[in-house]
Amino acid sequence: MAKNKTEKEEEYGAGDIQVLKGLEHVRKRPAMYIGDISTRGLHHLAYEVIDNAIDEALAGYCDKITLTINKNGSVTVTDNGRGIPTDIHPTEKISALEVVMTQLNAGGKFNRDSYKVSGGLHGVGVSVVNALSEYLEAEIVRDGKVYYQKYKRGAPEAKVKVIGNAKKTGTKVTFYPDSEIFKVINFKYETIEERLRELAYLNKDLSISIKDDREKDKEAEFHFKGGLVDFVKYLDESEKSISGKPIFISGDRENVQVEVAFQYNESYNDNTYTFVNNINTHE
Ligand code: 28F
Repeated sequence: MAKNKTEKEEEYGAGDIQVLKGLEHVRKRPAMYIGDISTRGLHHLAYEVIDNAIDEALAGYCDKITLTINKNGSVTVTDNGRGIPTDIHPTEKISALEVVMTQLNAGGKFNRDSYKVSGGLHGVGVSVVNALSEYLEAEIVRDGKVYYQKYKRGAPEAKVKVIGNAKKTGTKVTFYPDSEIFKVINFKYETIEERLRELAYLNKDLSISIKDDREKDKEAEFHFKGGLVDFVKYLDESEKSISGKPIFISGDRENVQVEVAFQYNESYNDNTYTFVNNINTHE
């Protein structure tokens, strides 16, 4: 005897079930997606959103990223890129924004050539941040309009709606980590500031700012036109260079770009930092 479909089931298509399953799995096994649910995993939520903005800069469309730790402990990241597409997805019949925000690995990173130069949580995508947030709000400025959608633990509260008009373009994501997942949900300003400073050195055409609205006078703006040369000067600022200004070498082989900067100082210890696609390859 076929079970009568309730009204609710009528609304859910196969796609929705798969989306709910995906986000459910993220909430059941968060450590599989963000490493752990300690304060390190918490900060990974911010890094994933930041890395999506960095991707947009690497694609050549964004040159300003801001991060605010809001009074209530949520985090807002903005970029002045093209804005996540909001058109209705041909097969999913929902806004591309909702696809990006609710479907695992739908962030396009996997089918964009920018993946070869972008890092992050190996691109698990912002849908993981969404699933692990009590709420997440996306505000997209694109095509002269401001689009908005809010999610609760990854599930959209309503369809994408237009809430205003604007000339610029860009993406703004605000998320509030879920205390059902994380024991500690307060972000450490210094931890995020250090990563943003590093990203600004590694991406010399980018301006990155951070502001902590929970405390006074906690803000910084980073823009290092000298890139790695400025990074070496900063890392070695307590030593006296014996090689004049840092030596800089750059080149590319088979479409892989490499940059090296170094200097010698009077001390006996050496510090070597290596990065691949903005990821600090500690080994
Ligand atoms: C605050 C965090 O997440 N910025 C982003 C874009 C721009 C595009 C994009 C993102 C889905 C499948 C392509 C726009 N126009 N900041 C961000 N900015 N994602 S995330 O595309 C994702 C699509 O593949 C974008 C044209 N192409 C790409």
